[in-house]
Amino acid sequence: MENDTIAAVSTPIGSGGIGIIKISGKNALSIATSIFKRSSNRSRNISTSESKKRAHSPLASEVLASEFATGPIPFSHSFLPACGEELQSHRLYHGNIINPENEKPIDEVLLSLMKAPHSYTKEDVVEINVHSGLVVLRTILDLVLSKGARLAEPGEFTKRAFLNGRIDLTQAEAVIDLINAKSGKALEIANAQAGGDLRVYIQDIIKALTDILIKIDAAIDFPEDVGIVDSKTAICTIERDILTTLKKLITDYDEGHVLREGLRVVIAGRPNVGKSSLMNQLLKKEHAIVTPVPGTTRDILEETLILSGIQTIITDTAGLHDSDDPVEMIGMKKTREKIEGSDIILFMIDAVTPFIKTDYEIYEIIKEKLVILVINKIDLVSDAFDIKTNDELKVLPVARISALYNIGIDSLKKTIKNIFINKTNNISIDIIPNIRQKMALEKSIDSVELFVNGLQSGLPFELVSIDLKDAIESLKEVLGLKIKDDILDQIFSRFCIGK
Ligand SMILES: Nc1nc2c(ncn2[C@@H]2O[C@H](COP(=O)(O)OP(=O)(O)OP(=O)(O)O)[C@@H](O)[C@H]2O)c(=O)[nH]1
Ligand SMILES: [Mg+2]
Repeated sequence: MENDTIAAVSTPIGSGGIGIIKISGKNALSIATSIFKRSSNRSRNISTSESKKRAHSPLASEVLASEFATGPIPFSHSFLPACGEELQSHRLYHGNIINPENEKPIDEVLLSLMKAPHSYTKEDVVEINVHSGLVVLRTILDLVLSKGARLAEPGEFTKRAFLNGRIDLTQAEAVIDLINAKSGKALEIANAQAGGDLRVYIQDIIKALTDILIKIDAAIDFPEDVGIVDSKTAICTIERDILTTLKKLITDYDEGHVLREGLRVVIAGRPNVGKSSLMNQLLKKEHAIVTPVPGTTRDILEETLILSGIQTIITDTAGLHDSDDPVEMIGMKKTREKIEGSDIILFMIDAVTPFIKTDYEIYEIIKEKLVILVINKIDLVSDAFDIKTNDELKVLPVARISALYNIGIDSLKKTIKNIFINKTNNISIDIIPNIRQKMALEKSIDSVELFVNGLQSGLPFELVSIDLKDAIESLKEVLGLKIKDDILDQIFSRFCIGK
């Protein structure tokens, strides 16, 4: 367990009904009780399970509202001194947060205590429900910090839940997915993962591989006992059960990742066709630099937006063409990498000078992908439907637009949406790994395959066992059992403060 006590506002900052300040760590209770004065009426204390029950009953809001509706009660008569020992775990306490300087109430609150280890972080956790206003939240949080808590880093509560063994890394990552879920299906996937579905798969595979490893180690230690390892059975188990499951998880990622990570849309085309102008139009702001000079965009520009209700990562790229300018060449290399990792390419051409040699060369690079042909600058031609293309390109969905004058953009968005719907309609997957998990799974598949090949070709057990150990290590990486601190920091930095 970490030693210090952390605190943060767990609800969005701003005006609202309720704001929650969360404190976790060994001093959570003493800090909270040093600024909290309980209401004298003990019957007001509500067990959290009871309050949940109430929350689902029609009378819930009335009951809770009435707690607040009693109005300020003179402090000297109506509040008992705080007394940590008296507060019981998993109960709600009604009272006031007191300004220690003048002993006046700052806000009327409900306080709950979750004693370690029965809390989100497995540490003592106190949650204070206050009235959500910027000043109230800031004042109470400052007070908590002044009593010895440290402001929590983004995701630090969940990181503690992971470090203290309450959840594994796949579940911690599911929490952020749950918060970010933009569709019912994404929510379903996040919930399955938060419940530990992926962990169960991986743990089963680790166990099966470890069973084989134990036998191999025994055969190394006792070479005279040749019958310990039945290579045929081991290979059969691995190929039938383990590799099939691991490969299915990779396929599930390929098919379903758009649901959890968003649709990756890349705008590609030769210089000056209007790629950055389209990016700005979709974002509704001047994000990318636009000039009449070809080669303006030299680096990748990426933004996340909700496009027709779909979470989308849109990428503006450097124009592709023949160039020996070293900066442009780096930009074009990055463009190619982005194209490789994309779900949809918006292949942009210029309505005034369509289908020159460079356009066809670009199409050769992207043609294995899902491509929408975007004919831009239609404001400069009399008939954009008159533009002739070759047979191969004729089959592509086409959007005729003017990025500069915002013509045809809605129809382009609809085309993207239709492709997304077609892509995701038939997905009936419950577990979709994320990119980090997928990469670790791929490493484990490589090691398992090396192990199988080694066994088949009769390599010594000492050698093949190395591959088997590597496979197990990669799978442990998925669960976060073997993971470097910087990767952990990277994962949790995606969270908001207070989670
Ligand atoms: N008339 C007209 N001009 C446009 C349109 N879209 C872009 N332009 C102009 O075309 C020029 C190039 O636009 P950009 O958006 O910078 O083109 P780009 O493809 O990003 O160019 P590079 O970054 O150099 O590859 C600018 O002068 C834009 O104002 C359009 O729909 N109609
Ligand atoms: Mg550009």
